[in-house]
Amino acid sequence: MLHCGRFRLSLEHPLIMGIVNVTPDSFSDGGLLSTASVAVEHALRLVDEGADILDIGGESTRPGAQPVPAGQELDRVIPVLEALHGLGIPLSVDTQKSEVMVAAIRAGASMINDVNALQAEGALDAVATSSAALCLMHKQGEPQTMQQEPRYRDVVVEVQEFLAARVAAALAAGVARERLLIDPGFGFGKSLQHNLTLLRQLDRLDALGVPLLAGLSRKTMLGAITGNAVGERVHASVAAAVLAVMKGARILRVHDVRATRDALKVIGAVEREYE
Ligand code: HH2
Repeated sequence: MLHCGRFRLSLEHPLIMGIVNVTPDSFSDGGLLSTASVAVEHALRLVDEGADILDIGGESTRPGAQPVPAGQELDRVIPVLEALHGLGIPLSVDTQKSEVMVAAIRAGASMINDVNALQAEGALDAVATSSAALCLMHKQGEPQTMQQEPRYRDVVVEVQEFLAARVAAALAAGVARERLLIDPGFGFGKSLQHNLTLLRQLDRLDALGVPLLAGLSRKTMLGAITGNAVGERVHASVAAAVLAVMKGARILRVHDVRATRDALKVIGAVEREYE
């Protein structure tokens, strides 16, 4: 059970987190979702397609992306949160800034998804006393430069050590373990080989005893493998999502909810057959 604000989410079967970008520069929608009303419409479509959670983001973290001031991020995210609050499913906010976290939780967010794993000054304290679920993600470097020359001794061990330290920091700050998720951060300061190694050995992160979230949807690594542009990566994304689930992922952060939902139904049907 994941404790996620006023929600309790069973992770017995994998869940789908649908991505709602409220950013004009996000790599995957080319700015189409830049206004709140379009973002809300998109969110409603994702729920209709079977999203269990929505992840709302007002700052792109794509390789090379520039940071956005907190005020601008709030202007993008808060109206969308307020519009979706009554939906009855958990709303996550993808942010690295403590002031955005606090305002988002006040506006009804049940989860904070931080690609910086709550390392920003004051971030952990800002969320510790809330009831929001917290996703702690690994990245190496900063979005502007992280893909230039990522290096690891052993990518799985280093990601595991980092996430273990962030889980320990959250627990020490008084966060209940039931509120935590971890994420290896595919594409965040990782070469294709690093990403493939992490996916191949994803089950080793299970040792941390915290449920795993995986974000592979439409990522550059899938473009490198298939040669497909970002809008043509649905099939590759679904394949990656299935592999992630078979290696232990409990929540999938995806753009293509309907396709992922179909794939999960097939996995579920096969697994039930063996129960
Ligand atoms: N990837 C992106 C953003 N947030 N959060 C988690 N927990 N895991 C991820 O893998 C992850 C994430 C990629 O962000 P961006 O480049 O802005 O694209 P999009 O939001 O369309 O996925």
